[in-house]
Amino acid sequence: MRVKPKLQLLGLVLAAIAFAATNTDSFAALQSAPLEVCDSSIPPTEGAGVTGIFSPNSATTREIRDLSYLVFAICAAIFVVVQGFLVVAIVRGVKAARAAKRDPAGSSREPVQIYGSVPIEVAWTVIPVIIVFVLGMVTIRTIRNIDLTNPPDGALEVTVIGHQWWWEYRYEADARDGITRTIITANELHVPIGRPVWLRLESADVIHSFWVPRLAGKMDLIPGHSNAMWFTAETPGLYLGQCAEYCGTQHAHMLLRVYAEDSAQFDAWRAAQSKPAVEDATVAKGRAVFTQYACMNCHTIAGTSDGMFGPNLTHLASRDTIGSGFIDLTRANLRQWIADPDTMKAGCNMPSLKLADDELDAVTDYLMTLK
Ligand code: HEC
Ligand SMILES: [Cu+2]
Repeated sequence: MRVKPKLQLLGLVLAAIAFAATNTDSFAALQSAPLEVCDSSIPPTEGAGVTGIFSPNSATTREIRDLSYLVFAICAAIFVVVQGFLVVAIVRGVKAARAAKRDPAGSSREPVQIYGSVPIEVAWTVIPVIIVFVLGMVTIRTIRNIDLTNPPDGALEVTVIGHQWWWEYRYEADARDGITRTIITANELHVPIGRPVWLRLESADVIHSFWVPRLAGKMDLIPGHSNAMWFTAETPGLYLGQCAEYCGTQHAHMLLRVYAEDSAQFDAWRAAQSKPAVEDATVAKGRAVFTQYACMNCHTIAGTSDGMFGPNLTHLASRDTIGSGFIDLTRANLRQWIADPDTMKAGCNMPSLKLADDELDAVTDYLMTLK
């Protein structure tokens, strides 16, 4: 059968599109592009670019990357061999067709017909079995190294609770370091470098997935079930991630930020987070607004309120972002958020309480003191 010219043209166009899409320049542009935001008036948070699986910063992600290189290499080799045979067949077919044209008398000559060939049958059974076996064993070894059932020795234990559309972090009281109070915070996870971090993953509503590609693989947070994962960050820095399981309207803005710090910095952070909320008399009016309105039913500020539906705000001003890593924490952004969160994160689960302008200013100033 002859391939229709139109189909050939379509194939060419598709190939051209595929080439353009994988062109290294456009790929580089994609990597450095700022995070897509719905409302261009919201500044994309600092460093919120695309994060990559090819620059691992933990032993486990390095192992995952190496395994993916191996799988890719084997697949590439198979591709080259199969396409090679295809090219040989096409070239020989074309040659045979031309020969038949020149010599019509010989055109009825059929190619040699082969029925069953033991060496070929054995080859295409045994080789794939070996390949699948090797891939299977290497994968099992990798999973065994990565998937632990118990926390590694000396691990820092944190419970992560996925909410629509933000992350809650509860640091276990830590006898080893003499920390006896559980720290509860949101959206920005701080971890020490060089020490294993054991995350217990839970969900308050639907299924979410915790994925910080440079630090660990992907693991789901499932309602009514506790999952676990772990990693040891190697170099200090900010590691970005993203909820990786579609969980509703604002799934795309359920971003992850992991701050890996050396142990002195981490201890300082934890000591500050263990303190009660700052009490500043100059912002008493804002505190009063917070407690007069429903804010207090949804948010905890230690010593002021104990709502559990939204993020803990006890040390809000120590964070870089609000709205789950999506919006820079500045006074102007915070004020707009409290005035009407929907203008920034449409459909999110915090209502606009329609505060008057002076109340907005007061409560914003109050929250900005909560270092
Ligand atoms: C019905 C519950 C509810 C009420 C009432 C409520 N909030 Fe929220 N709030 C939330 C939820 C849920 C989020 C997380 C939204 C998201 O990121 O998707 C949030 C987020 C926030 C954040 C950002 C926190 C962070 O770390 O990202 C601030 C600040 C905040 N609320 C302040 C307030 C103030 C001030 C009031 C009162 C004027 C208030 N909230 C009333 C539920 C509520
Ligand atoms: Cu999600």
